[in-house]
Amino acid sequence: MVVLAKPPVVDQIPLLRSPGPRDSFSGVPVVDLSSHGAARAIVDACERFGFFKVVNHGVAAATMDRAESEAVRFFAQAQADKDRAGPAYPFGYGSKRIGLNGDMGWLEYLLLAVDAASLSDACPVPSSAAFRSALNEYVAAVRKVAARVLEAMAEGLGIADADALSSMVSGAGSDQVFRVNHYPPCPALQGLGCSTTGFGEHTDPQIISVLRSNGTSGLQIALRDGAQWVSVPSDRDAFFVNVGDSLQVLTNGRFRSVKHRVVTNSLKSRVSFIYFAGPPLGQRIAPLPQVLAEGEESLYKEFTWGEYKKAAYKTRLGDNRLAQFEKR
Ligand code: GA4
Repeated sequence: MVVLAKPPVVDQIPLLRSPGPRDSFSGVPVVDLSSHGAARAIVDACERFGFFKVVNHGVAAATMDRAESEAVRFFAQAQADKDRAGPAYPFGYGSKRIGLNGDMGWLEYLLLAVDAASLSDACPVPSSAAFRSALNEYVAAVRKVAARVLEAMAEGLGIADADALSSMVSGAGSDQVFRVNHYPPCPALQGLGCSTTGFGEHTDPQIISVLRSNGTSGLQIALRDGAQWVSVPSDRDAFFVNVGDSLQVLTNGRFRSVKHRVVTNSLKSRVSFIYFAGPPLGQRIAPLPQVLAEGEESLYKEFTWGEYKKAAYKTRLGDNRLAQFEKR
């Protein structure tokens, strides 16, 4: 028997099989946000995968490029300088530790609060004026994309009130979080057929998450049964949208929150921006009456977003967070 000792740098981080060309998924639904068919395409994608790619979103490439180059500059700083922007909780710089319950990944990141349309003034991180202004421009643009996606989704679901979903995430008091992730390459495992986990498998608790990354692959999604992991080809010009747990409940399980994870690349850095669109803490999360068929009952116990968020932070990344809210 051959026992492979893990290199010490990746000691506490789980290993994953390195993705190969055959894992690349060509079936990611593509939604053209400028087209008439967007509403129907979004609903179809949410039902089938809980995941889709958005093109023709109208956000200038320069907005994304500027945010990306400022992020690269931030993460290139000396470790001691980055550590001064920590800790990650409630908001700030973090490295390797994810959440509060022992999850670890091969990444460093910034977790940032968003107030209305820009980074919260209450959080001084990041301190660079150029980085803040680049992120503010990006955040203002991405939250508009999120609102347009949710408006089209409401239309596709046949909800007469076009703002029924979008107002939950763009109204006063909505709970918006912004995350900048940097996955440095992990050459230590090159040639061994395995890679480190960048961000372990999980679903997002919010309504939707909108992601944009540089051209380095690494994101994987679980297909419906959860048994197969496929790699999402990167596209730096597009946004990728995840259905979150709260949207699963709002649609009474018609849309499923998508399990996803990030596998570290052995050669290239991955930089991603994720905007997590959540409602105000007091928002009741229950199936929208318009999506329930006659006589259909909610599959979930009643809860507010604040209650769900609090419960989520007590879980490990890979836990099924919704299970405790399911009616049996
Ligand atoms: C997943 C989605 C967002 O990245 C996040 C994550 C949060 C964290 O990194 O602190 C959580 C995770 C996320 C879900 C369960 C809890 C909380 C880590 C974790 C173990 C910022 C979020 O809102 O939930």
